[in-house]
Amino acid sequence: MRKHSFTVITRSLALGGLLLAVPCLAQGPLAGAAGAPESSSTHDARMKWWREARFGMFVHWGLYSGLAGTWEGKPAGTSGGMEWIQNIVKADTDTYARAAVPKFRPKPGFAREWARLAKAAGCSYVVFTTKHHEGFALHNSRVGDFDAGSILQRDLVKEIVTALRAEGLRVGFYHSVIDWHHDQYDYSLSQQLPHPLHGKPSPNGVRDHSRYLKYLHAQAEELVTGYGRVDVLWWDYSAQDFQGDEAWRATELMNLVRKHQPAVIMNNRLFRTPEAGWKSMGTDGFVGTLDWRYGDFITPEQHIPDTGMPGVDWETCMTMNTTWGYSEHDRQWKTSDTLIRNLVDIASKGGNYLLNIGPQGDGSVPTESVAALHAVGDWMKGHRESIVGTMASPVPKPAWGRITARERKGVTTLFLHVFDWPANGQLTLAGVPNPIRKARLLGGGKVTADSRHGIITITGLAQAPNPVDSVIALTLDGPLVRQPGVDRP
Ligand code: H79
Repeated sequence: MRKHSFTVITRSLALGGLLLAVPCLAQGPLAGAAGAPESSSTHDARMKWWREARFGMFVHWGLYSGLAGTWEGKPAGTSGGMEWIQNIVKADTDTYARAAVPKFRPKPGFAREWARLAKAAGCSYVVFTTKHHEGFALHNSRVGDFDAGSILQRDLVKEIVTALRAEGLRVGFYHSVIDWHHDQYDYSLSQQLPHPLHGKPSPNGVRDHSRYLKYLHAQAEELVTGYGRVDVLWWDYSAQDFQGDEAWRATELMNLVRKHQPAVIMNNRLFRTPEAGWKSMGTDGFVGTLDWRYGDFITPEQHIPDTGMPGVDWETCMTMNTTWGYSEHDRQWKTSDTLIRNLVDIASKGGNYLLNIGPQGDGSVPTESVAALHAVGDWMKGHRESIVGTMASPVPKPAWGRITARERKGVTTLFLHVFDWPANGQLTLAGVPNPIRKARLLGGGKVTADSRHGIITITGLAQAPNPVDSVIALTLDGPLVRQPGVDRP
């Protein structure tokens, strides 16, 4: 039995204008490498780079990418996740592989394009699919024959990791525990998890799920031992009726990964319980608590929480059109303005943005995604300090935009992100008690800030210098003072 212990941490809480240091209980015991509890300070140290990063790139790429949302000459759909095409058309794995393998032809140097794109966009990390639900593994596996090594005589994980490292990017592995290929994956054990043969008898007779789990663990071990440091493991996914230790031997799997990668950061998707942050089966069905034994962060999918999640690390993953895996039929692209404001919105609530690309079967990135990411990168170039290394706003969001915050050596900086420039040219901000030292416009320009009766007023600009998001850095004396309910770890 695991022992429960509690760690006392202090958290600032402004009560009726009074600033108090209130001791509160944060749930302690975290499975460390050898099952030893991880302290809050060790956890914070491990999470540091991830919390500072704020912006990562997600890549969905597998056999489905070559199919491009088309099955037998017809669109399998015009919106939604085409990485699910095998399930959408209910193809068994042999039929699927026969159609898809010939269309998956990675061009030389594809990974360098991804890495440079992520870097140009201002991302600090990249999470890519080492295996999606279809079951095709991108590495060179010794324990299976449905992998890039066996079928293409290439190790695509190695190619990608090498390219990411060359750009100084952190490396994350997405790995699907759901598997539509493996002949021992017992899909009859869940009513909620998808499988192309769902509701039908298994063509190869009774399945021994424990044999699939051996394979799953063995491939995970290959991935965390063969490619150097792995910064993130992004598991996907579990259902209320099939999850955790029963479905995946999840605790053991996490400990196996931690044994080889003690600093790795893992998401919460091996589980589907309230303790692991989940409320329901929906992709926005999460609660604002997380016991670290079930993962380090919560994963809202295609969704930005209205307010942040105080005390919990979270990352919104999102597509740029409506599909994760490439589709030639999906034209519903978000504008780069939306992507920039999403990033700012998420940062202002203390979360990370994991923004997806779905490269084609040859590895090339859709031109729409390339253009949008360069536009995000252009904005980031002049405004990076207002995103990377910042924390959630200490006050609720103002009508004109969002706020991100930074505190260094007792000096607080608030970054005022102005989406809608007030018609009278006057920005106001309430709830910030610190005296003002300085106000400056990022990218250059004079602004004036005054504080009177607890309200800060910024003047000096008649029009928005940047139509998407103009940022004013407001330097304040003293530490960051948070209003209740807008705290973060
Ligand atoms: O990998 C991506 C998705 O494939 C996976 N997680 C992200 C990161 C995912 N798992 N579950 N879901 C997404 C939610 C289920 C969405 C569905 Fe659909 C909507 C299933 C059926 C309709 C999207 C559209 C997938 C198939 C069609």
